[in-house]
Amino acid sequence: MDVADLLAETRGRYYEALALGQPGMAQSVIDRALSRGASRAEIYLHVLAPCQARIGECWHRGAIGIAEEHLATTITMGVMDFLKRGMEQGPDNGFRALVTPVEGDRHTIGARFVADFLEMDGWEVDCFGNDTPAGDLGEFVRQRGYDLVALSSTLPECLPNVAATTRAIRSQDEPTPKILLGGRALEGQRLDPAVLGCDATAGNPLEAVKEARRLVGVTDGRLTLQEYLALLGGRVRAIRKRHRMTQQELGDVSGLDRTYISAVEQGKQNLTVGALRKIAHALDMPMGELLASR
Ligand code: B12
Repeated sequence: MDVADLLAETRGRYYEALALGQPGMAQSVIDRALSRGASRAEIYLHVLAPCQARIGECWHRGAIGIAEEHLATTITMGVMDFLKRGMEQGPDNGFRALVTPVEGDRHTIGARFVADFLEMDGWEVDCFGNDTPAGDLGEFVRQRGYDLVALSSTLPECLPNVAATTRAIRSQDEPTPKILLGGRALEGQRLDPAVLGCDATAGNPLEAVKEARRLVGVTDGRLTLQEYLALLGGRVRAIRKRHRMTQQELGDVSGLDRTYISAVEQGKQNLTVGALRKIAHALDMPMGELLASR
């Protein structure tokens, strides 16, 4: 059986398990698909997502009630936990992302899809299972120093909250993370991401990974010096923030000027080995890790 047929068959059986509200049956359908060669990513995109959408259509038509939808969604979330446990994480690319539903939106599965795909690509990811008020999210992002924030919006009426969230994230003096937007609310829309304060939009988790890489500058090939310094600078900034240090404090501990640290973090300083050693020491990490090109 080729993969397309296997996925079609799995979809049918998995939907049946959801409709019957049978977690054990759902799990064995997935186990069988895995053992017959379907990948975890294929199961996410070609089994779980369409079956959840089909559950939504049935609910919309009144063929099933809210309780049946809740049970189906709980089963799918359990299957996702299982798939995630066996997932192979890509080699650490040194970048950190936060993935979250936007304020007012209680649909969390799309955000989890994107988070899991980013993890498979080697990102360090935090993912919220609840929406967060824009102001709180902005403050949190500032403290944690992410490279990327991916926002998920299912309900079109929550799109104004995307703008409020990006304003809160960007109301900082320091460089802010790239912001990627996706979710069902964008379907059939030609939306200029900049209008909502985002850097890019994407349609599904695979595109999300591609766009996320482009936004922060992860490349598959060799980096130019400029790209490499930007990568290194972003990493120094992220680690400094993780240590909750200001640029001045990092300067003081490393014995370097604050303006030098600032230039390094902006990717504008072709730093010496001596300076790199001091920064690595001040951040309490091996030089090799700081220097990695991915
Ligand atoms: C489960 C569910 C719920 C659950 C959510 C539980 C949870 N923990 O997530 C609950 C019960 C809370 C819920 C509530 C409501 N829901 Co609801 N819900 C659904 C349902 C059935 C499944 C959602 C799902 O899991 N989809 C599977 C995921 C994988 O798909 P996805 O979210 O679209 O994500 C994909 C892409 O959009 C993309 N993506 C998603 N996020 C991101 C982010 C980035 C950065 C990128 C790049 C890509 C990306 O990648 C994913 C894979 O391709 C859908 C049906 C459907 N068609 O989706 C309805 C649906 C989304 N809900 C709907 C509605 C109307 C509601 C309510 C308003 C109902 C009500 N009257 O109360 C409330 C709103 C509550 C709120 N404030 O958010 C409508 C939305 C209609 C619309 N306006 O567009 C739908 C479409 C049902 C329908 N057919 O009418 N819901």
